[in-house]
Amino acid sequence: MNTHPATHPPAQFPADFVWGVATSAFQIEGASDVDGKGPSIWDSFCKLPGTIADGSDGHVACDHYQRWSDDLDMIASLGVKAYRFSTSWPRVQPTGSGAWNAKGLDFYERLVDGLLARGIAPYLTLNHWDFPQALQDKGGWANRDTVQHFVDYALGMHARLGDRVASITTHNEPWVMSVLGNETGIFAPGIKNRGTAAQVSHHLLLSHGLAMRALRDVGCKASLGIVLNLSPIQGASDSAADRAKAYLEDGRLARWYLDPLFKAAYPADVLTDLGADAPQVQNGDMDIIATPMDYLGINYYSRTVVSADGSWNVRQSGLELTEMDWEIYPQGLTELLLRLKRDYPVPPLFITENGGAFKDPLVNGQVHDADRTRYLQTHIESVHQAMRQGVKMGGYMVWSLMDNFEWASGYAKRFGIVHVDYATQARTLKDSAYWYQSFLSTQAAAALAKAA
Ligand code: IFM
Repeated sequence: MNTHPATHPPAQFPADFVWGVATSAFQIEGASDVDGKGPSIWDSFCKLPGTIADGSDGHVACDHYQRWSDDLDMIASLGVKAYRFSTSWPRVQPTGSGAWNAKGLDFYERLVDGLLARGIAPYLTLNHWDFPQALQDKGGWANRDTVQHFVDYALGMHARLGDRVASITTHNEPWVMSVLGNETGIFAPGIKNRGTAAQVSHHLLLSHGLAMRALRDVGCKASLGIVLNLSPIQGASDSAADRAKAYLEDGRLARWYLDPLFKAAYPADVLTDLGADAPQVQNGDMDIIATPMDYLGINYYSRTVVSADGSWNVRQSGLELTEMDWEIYPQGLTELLLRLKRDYPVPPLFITENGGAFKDPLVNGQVHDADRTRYLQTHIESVHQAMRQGVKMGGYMVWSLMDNFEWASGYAKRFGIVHVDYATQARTLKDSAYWYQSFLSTQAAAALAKAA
């Protein structure tokens, strides 16, 4: 039971606004080597010493592969309309091309049917980072052949689930896969090469465009798009040097993806900065990347402040920080949404991830995470503010349904609105989950009253 009285933002969202919760395969499923699943780059990366803060891996995670049915009941109890999840490519196609794994496909079929039976719309993401190791061994996303393998994977998933999912996202956060995976190397596959990272980003974008075209060619009814991690980037001061630094960083994080998707060109300043590391682009690639989307997904967590001399420290601003040391900056979400509307011909926008990691002690069967509730409340209010200023929004999904494997941070950082005891796999709704549940029922009741 939640002991805190719920306080709701005053905002009333449209009746068809899609409220949801989100997860990803590697972070919750476990069962990393059962029922014919092939290894992913994250399985391999976790085995390397020093890569994961607590030395953990995705072998068991939240054991969702076994507990999916109870987990779906839990999702339904929240009153959400949608569940955003990802399929694990190596679970359904163990080497990333060729033979399919029937047991893996069956799992996702049960999941999708289970969602529909509970009245929840399935929002499927094809690539949330757990890429087949067998393809990485052939050069991974830096190899242009991977693009066609991804299209085949997308078509295979569509053949099996396409008639029942509401939405298909091609890639989650290509910047993370490119830069953290292939430039800084702090994420799988752990490569440290700026040129490789740039080529990876180009192939991710190209495969996104080609997959959307191929899916539409076979009559896909689900809405199609991509999910970007975006953050307003500000200079630490008004100096020309800090402002120039912020502009370039925004180029690398945001314009590098938004310009090709909506203007069929990479930003000239970033190309100049990359120099010899710029990606190989073939004739026609940019038009394919700019294939119109049905929606754009945005994952928002915080703003980013940069200084030309690298002296900015996140503690300087005095803003509250989450356990990830990310500033809590809800107004940044409104700024970001308005900027997207101003600078690009965007389709309806979805907040596909938003949430925070906080210290969440479980005491007497309860987690009083007032900080997370406040975080969600203020960010939802920011979305509404953007809508009042004309931004077309389709929905909002909390990251995350439950505590899970937070990549290089292991299990130490908890993002869930549901607490997971990793020793017993017991799930406990945190106060923020009760708040979300109560907020959604208020929204639903108001929508009903309006329709009456
Ligand atoms: O957990 C991740 C998720 O997989 C992708 N977006 C950011 C989240 C929090 O770091």
